[in-house]
Amino acid sequence: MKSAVTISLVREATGGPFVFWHDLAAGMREAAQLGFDAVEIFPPAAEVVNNDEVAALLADHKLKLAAVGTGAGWLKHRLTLTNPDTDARQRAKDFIRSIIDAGGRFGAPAIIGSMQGRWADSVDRTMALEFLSEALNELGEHAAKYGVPLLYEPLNRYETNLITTIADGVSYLKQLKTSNVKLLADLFHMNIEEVNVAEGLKAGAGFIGHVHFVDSNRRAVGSGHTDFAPIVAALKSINYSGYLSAECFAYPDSSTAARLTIEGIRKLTK
Ligand code: LER
Ligand code: MN
Repeated sequence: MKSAVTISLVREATGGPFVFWHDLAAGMREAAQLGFDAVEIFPPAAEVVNNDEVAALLADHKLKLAAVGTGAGWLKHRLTLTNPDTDARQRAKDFIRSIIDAGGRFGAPAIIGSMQGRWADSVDRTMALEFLSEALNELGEHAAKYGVPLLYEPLNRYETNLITTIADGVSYLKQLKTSNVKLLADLFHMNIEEVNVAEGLKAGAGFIGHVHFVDSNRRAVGSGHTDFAPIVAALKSINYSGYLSAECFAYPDSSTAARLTIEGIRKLTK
């Protein structure tokens, strides 16, 4: 398993669960110094990632790009893939497509988290899942052009009412036309929704493409009450070889959260 740490460049996300903030060069420098394999970027727009400067930074620091978030589509533009309005859904898809292109350039998948939206009065659950499937089929095939999957993230009940567990995520992905969408298992959301986090991960065998590695209180590994040993054992048992990516609060500060994460990953995976 490989290590990654998040860098947010989205003003509207300030205070959210990201380790490094607002300065890509500084975040990458510290990630490299600490020995992370990769960074996960949360950009305000695709152009912020899809440029030669980012290519140079990654090369200089010998870092990979683990994944790129699309949440700014929601935070900045209020776009979701389940909006009742056809034009709004199209704008949501266009935003995600541009992020897929940006990550694809560096061999990194895009993440669909908050842009999945939720069902409500004007769009019932069946219709919302149909809209989501249509988008995931189209965007999953687009990601395949870069040889990367598209990551779909089940969220906890307070952030979506569509898919909240890994097992439901697997059933849902199985009925898509594309086989190029994988699940993002975020241990914070799983701590809220799963009966047992390790068993939830085992239910995702073959379908998990990325892990947000974070403790129960959304702080760095070791800072909450999550028992990580069975979780890492479960990931090993399903031969997961992707990233353990620190999507956690910069608590008590960015440097400490990053250091606690890399130390935790090293201890747990040795
Ligand atoms: C994004 O990865 C995530 O976990 C969400 O909680 C953000 O809304
Ligand atoms: Mn997450």
